[in-house]
Amino acid sequence: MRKDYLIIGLIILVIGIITEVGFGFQFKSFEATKNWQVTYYIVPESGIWGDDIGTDTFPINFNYDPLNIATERTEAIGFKSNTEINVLKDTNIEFSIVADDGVIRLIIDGEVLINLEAPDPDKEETSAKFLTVGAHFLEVQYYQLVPVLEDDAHASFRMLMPGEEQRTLLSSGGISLILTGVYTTLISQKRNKSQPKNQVQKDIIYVIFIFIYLFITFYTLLFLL
Ligand SMILES: [Ca+2]
Repeated sequence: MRKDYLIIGLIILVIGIITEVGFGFQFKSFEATKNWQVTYYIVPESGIWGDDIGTDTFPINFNYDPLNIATERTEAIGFKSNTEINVLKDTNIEFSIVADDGVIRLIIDGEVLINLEAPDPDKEETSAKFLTVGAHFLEVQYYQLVPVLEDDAHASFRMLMPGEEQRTLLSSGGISLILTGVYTTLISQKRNKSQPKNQVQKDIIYVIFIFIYLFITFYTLLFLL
């Protein structure tokens, strides 16, 4: 058994477990009760809704770049969509939308939260809203500008609890550290004295390198986000 491997392994393992306990458990503060129910329309003039041309469903977080129906048709199109979420505890929720070649609008409980004009290229806007416990009604509307600018119309939507991305990232870092810690602890049990000394030193340097790499990577990313 190699004590130095064991100590390094256990230190990495403990840091990984602390990170995972601190950031790995996220309690959902909302849940989507259904997918987006989508109706497509012809848009004869910017902002004017013409005949409806079909229906669709989108997952609760969607990213259509390009929006297929816009690439299949020469005239401008748009869609109106709605869904419902159930908020489990009073909370701020971040909403992020992206559009290209048109206008996208997010309406929550009848109130416009985001109205984003994005003629070309892509534009993104994020806004948080405090929502109380219970059901809330969401609508997203998108239409291409007339005349049609390009054939790469883009519409995307996602919703997150504040800090969710950073917590997910730290949680992945915690899991990497736990795995590295377990691996190092396990190899500490396998080594024996017949191992050539320079090989052992190389192994130690390798493990320390992995540890430093993981540590720097996920803390750097944390500060960047
Ligand atoms: Ca474009």
